[in-house]
Amino acid sequence: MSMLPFVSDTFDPSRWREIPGFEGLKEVTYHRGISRGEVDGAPAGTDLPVVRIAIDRPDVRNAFRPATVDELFITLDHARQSGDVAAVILTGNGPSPKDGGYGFCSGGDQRIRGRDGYRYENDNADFSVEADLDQRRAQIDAARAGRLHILEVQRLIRTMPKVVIAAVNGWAAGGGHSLNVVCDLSLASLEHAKFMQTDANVGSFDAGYGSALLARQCGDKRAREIFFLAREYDATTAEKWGVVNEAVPHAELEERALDYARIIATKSPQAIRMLKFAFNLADDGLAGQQVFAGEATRLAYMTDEAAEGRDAFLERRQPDWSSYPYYF
Ligand code: S0N
Repeated sequence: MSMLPFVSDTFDPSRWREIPGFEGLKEVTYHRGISRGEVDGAPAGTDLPVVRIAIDRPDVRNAFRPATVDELFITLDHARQSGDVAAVILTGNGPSPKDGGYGFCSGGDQRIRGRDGYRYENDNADFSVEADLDQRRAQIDAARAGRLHILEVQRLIRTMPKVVIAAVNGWAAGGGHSLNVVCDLSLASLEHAKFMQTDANVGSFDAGYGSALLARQCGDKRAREIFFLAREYDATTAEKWGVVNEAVPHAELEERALDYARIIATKSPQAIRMLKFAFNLADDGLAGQQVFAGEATRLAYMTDEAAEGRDAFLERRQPDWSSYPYYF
């Protein structure tokens, strides 16, 4: 049984192992689920088809800065490419050792917001709003600066062929509120999850998934209320409004997320992928159609009919479609 350092009071170290190659992460933690035996339907100590990705900046309620977004992207993309991972649990570590507060994610780190985006800083550098912006600007690789690349993370969550489950352990505010919106399923801590869409308080606005998809989830008037009034609401209300699937006791949050992941892993991977992309299709327009169509094409390539088209080309002959009917 592995014994890992404390990262969160919702994290059971006996349920997870580290993932080789990711020891150098600084802003995010990344773990692979391991089975406790019969209850998980797999021999004790073997891998479960689920990973846990957590923002690890509890002192700022898990606000993200560019380096955090990079690490979120890298770990999500690794999960995307792992053939034995059915589901991802996305959460925030904590509580904060500084003041005991809980954060799922409080959005973009406002201390480093510039006129054209969020700025890269030296890793874990100690900085303050008062620091000389021009001096900091000089240290930044221009090619990496000014990117609103949390949107790339949103798109990856949306388009990856796995189910992403938000385990909202504390504040989901601003861009953190939007991260919850874009996840496929959500659980929220009854004691510590709090929601507030603060974008308009600080002059930012998620005019993409964070607002439009929210309106699909909870209704147009409610979504406008959430953004325009920026009032705090709790896990029970979030469940009532359809912003989360289930509000659960804090101590059970991650085990419940693991339950969801285990159930998903009993289903047909192909069916889950097609369903996820079907749910996305209408709202994602042609980009959604493209993702869905990519899966359809992949399936088509598995048929004899598609193989006949390929073989005919390679053999320099006319394809023979006579075995393939125009109806089923
Ligand atoms: C989350 C809140 C409500 C928690 O309140 P609480 O529990 O009273 O704690 P605090 O004392 O306020 O906070 C504890 C410490 O954490 C720091 N902190 C919290 N949030 C942030 C943050 N976002 N940035 C920097 N620091 C943060 C506090 O300052 C405090 O530090 P100390 O102990 O040193 O005083 C409350 O904290 C709150 O309201 N936070 C701000 C929420 C917010 O407005 N977030 C930004 C909203 N905008 C975005 O997220 C950008 C949107 C976005 O991502 C996006 C969307 C579309 C296109 C592009 C983007 C993009 O910008 O990339």
